[in-house]
Amino acid sequence: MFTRVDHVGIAVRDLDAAISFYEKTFGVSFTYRHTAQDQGVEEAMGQVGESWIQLLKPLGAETPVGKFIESRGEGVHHIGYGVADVRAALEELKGHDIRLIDEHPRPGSRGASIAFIHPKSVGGVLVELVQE
Ligand code: CMX
Ligand code: CO
Repeated sequence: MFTRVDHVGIAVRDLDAAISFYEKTFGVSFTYRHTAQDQGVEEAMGQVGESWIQLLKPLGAETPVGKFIESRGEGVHHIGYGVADVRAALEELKGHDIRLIDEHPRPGSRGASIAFIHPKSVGGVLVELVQE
């Protein structure tokens, strides 16, 4: 089902500071920046080879990333895996007794189609399916 690691999502409090840290320290360029009101985040994407780092700043304390930082602090928030077809992947997962957050695909970064799987079904790891 998974074709590659598309991106690693990292929760940060200060997006500008995080972008400049990754640029100066690791030479990662952030070429895409976007506010996704429906996800409650401002995000920046930096390409690393064929994959991306997604820095996520919550738009408020009651958003998913805001609650995550409140309870766990900054750090790795989710892994985005590439799939050929999100709709087909969701159908397949329904047969595996997996708890889906999104029953249907929704729009994600860079025009992708995405869906989240609940961390309680994946050993504590929030998983995002990504179809470019
Ligand atoms: N990774 C692992 N576990 C997580 C988690 C994460 N990112 N976020 C929450 N949890 C755990 C919590 O620790 C908590 O565990 P316990 O019950 O053992 O304490 C449990 O899940 C419930 O956490 P909560 O704080 O009560 O949060 P909610 O149930 O309100 O929401 C979740 C959790 C995963 C359903 C919600 O964050 C969600 O829908 N996430 C998907 C959407 C998202 O994160 N969007 C932002 C990214 C945007 C993008 O990449 O484009
Ligand atoms: Co993501």
